[in-house]
Amino acid sequence: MVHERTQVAIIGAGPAGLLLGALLARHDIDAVIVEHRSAEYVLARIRAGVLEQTTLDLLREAGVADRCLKEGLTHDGIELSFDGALHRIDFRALTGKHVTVYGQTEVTHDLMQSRAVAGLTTDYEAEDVQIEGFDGEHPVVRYVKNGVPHELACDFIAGCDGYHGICRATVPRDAITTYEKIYPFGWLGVLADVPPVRHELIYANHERGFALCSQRSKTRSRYYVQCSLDDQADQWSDDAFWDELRRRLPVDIAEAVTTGPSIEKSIAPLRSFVAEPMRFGRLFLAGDAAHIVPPTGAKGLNLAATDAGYLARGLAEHCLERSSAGLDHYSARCLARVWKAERFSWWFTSLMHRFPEAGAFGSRLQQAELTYLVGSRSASTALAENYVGLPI
Ligand code: RFL
Ligand code: PHB
Repeated sequence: MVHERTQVAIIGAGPAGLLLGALLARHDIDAVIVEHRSAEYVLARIRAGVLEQTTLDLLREAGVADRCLKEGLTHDGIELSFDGALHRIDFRALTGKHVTVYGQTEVTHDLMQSRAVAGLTTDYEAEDVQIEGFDGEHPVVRYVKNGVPHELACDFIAGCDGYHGICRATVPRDAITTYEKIYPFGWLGVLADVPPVRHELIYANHERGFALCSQRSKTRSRYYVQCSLDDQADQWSDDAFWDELRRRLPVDIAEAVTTGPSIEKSIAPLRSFVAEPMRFGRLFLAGDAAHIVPPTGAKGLNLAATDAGYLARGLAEHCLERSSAGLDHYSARCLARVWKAERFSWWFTSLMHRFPEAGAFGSRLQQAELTYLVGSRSASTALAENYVGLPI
């Protein structure tokens, strides 16, 4: 048995856990990250691509923003496609703000790299991770690494282990309330080394279903089409994907799409989920462990980052200033922001997708709302200010 001790045990090396670790290191607070996958596995997951300014500010505070500032693409707006035409929402004109296109893979890579350079401990490939004693003064994390049992004593546990993690699942059922909505479709995503069809992202509402033209760089594109939950990614050939994507775009845009072999192809289900509260004694949930949004608003990674920011500040106040105010307000502060992002992501998802049960009436309502949205400065501003990120 290996006995260790740290101030903060962080479960999960996704963006929430890694960013929290980096922010705590800035305050000289000792933290160990326990992750059940390998670093390579974590880096191979293709997920989010759009960062709010608030997320960039937190990366800067953590000392890991250099590459993102250099290589990230500044986007001043998005385009909405419906009725065979594109309509631009100009973020800069409407809000004075922009977003940065920089993949979650790159954010994760930068955070892992800075952790390795600073010599901070991350225990990858930890098996049978369990947490105990967070309702008292002396929480403990137990896990097995290379067949050897570990016992990590700590002051606090940060549950950053995603939607399927063990932290939320360990909380007694009567201490937690969950809210959930499952959408009757998924997103089929393809990553390909081809130049993006447009400089900015296109969100398309089409009678065949939603489509999204996104990107990771000037030479790498990320495209999505709404698909059935019964579909399997490997049953979609690359040709079938490109054909379906093009059908859902205005003709001139469809003709401009550069196709190529997919480097990754996967299906993600869409879900809205919130667990309340986000604190249980000395256990704090952060990121997907506490909440999930459908990806339409690009909010999942950004929420994970703001949770990590609030938690780092609360822990720093506690450890350095002996004030528990930040930790006491952590859950309420996060949830206030989370529910606004839940509302926006649900609304944007509802507006852009085909819902089997909505019928022709539902489609006509969507068209009316989209026409209103692009024709009204105040409606466009409401979309823009949510997309670029509400103030914290
Ligand atoms: P993560 O990224 O899921 O990381 C959790 C980490 O915890 C580990 N883990 C454990 N470790 C130890 N013990 C256990 N028992 C453990 N169980 C799990 C996992 O291996 C993992 O490394 O959560 P985090 O850090 O909260 O970050 C959240 C973001 O990853 C997530 O919100 C976004 O990626 C969501 N999301 C998207 N968000 C966007 O903003 N824009 C997008 O375009 C977007 N696309 C996506 C997405 C999520 C997807 N998922 C979940 C399948 C596309 C997909 C496919
Ligand atoms: C992505 O690039 O993966 C992406 C971008 C915007 C979204 C969702 C996904 O709303």
